[in-house]
Amino acid sequence: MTIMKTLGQFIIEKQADFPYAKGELSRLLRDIGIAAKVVNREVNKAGLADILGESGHVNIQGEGQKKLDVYADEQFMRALSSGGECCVFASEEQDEAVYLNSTVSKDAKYIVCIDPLDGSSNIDVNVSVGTIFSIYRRKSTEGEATLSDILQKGIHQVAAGYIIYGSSTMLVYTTGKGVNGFTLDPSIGEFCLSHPNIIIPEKGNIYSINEGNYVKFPQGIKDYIKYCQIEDVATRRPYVSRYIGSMVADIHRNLLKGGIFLYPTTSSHPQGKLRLLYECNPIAFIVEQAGGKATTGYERILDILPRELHQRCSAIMGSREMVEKVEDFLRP
Ligand code: AHM
Ligand code: MG
Repeated sequence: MTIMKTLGQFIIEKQADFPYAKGELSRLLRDIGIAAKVVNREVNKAGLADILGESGHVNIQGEGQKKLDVYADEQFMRALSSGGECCVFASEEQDEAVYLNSTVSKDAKYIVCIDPLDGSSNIDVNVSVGTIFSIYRRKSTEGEATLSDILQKGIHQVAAGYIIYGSSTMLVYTTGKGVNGFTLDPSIGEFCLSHPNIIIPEKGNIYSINEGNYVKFPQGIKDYIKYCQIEDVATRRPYVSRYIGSMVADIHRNLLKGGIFLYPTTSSHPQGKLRLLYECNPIAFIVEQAGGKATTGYERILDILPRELHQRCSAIMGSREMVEKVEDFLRP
């Protein structure tokens, strides 16, 4: 008989890796897992319930919010504020960070940056979407947490993860000691360890990029795309092009199969389109922990000191050899 390990059991077991841990991070991860199940329930019946479509609001980046974006944001914020381990909740869907000042949260140690529902243009058409989260320890030791507690380099993340609402729902996370993946078993309502110690292949043959932006890319990226398309048996080229438009889904596939995901700078998004704090940093942490590489093309994503909450960033992440090849193409 195979013994299933649930996310809850795994988190408690792993707490022993941190001898001085008091269980706060474990409880925080548990709270995220609970909210993920609630969001999963709603995403799964999205075609039935009156939850598809626009909410009628626009977020700070000027993007229309879907009803499910707003719903997911509320669920994660609710779970984290009542859990009591999170003092600041910074979300793609909210203009400002929310400082959780209730009696249970005000002395909490952790800051959560989150994209509650990534890939939301795919919600209405039944294509995989995801949640991305990043956890930092608060730096300041007294008074209320401040923006500078949030604006930390990605290397200081204590944990990061994503949930993919796909053909099955999975939660993948790292606390800096490798990457583990859990699949939701709907019959028991538990995430169960299904992908222990995920390692991304050193090289792959999948490239994921929105090629519709081709004319707007830097020359080095255009040259790399052509390189991917040239026939060469030794390097398994031409590579396979796969782009879902939900970063979580594209990254998840490439993590398991080997490949590269690129959202570079473009002439219309000179800083890149994806957000540093709750999209690029957490995914970069996971990719590095799985043995891959994550850069802007010019520098390691995790080394960037953020200046603002919704800062954008270019992202080139995945199998190490493939990312290094892109860096070669971008070198002047
Ligand atoms: P979102 O957070 O508004 O959903 O945007 C992020 C998404 C990523 O998941 C995806 O990789 C990218 O935006 C797709 O953008 P584009 O349609 O420009 O290719
Ligand atoms: Mg997003």
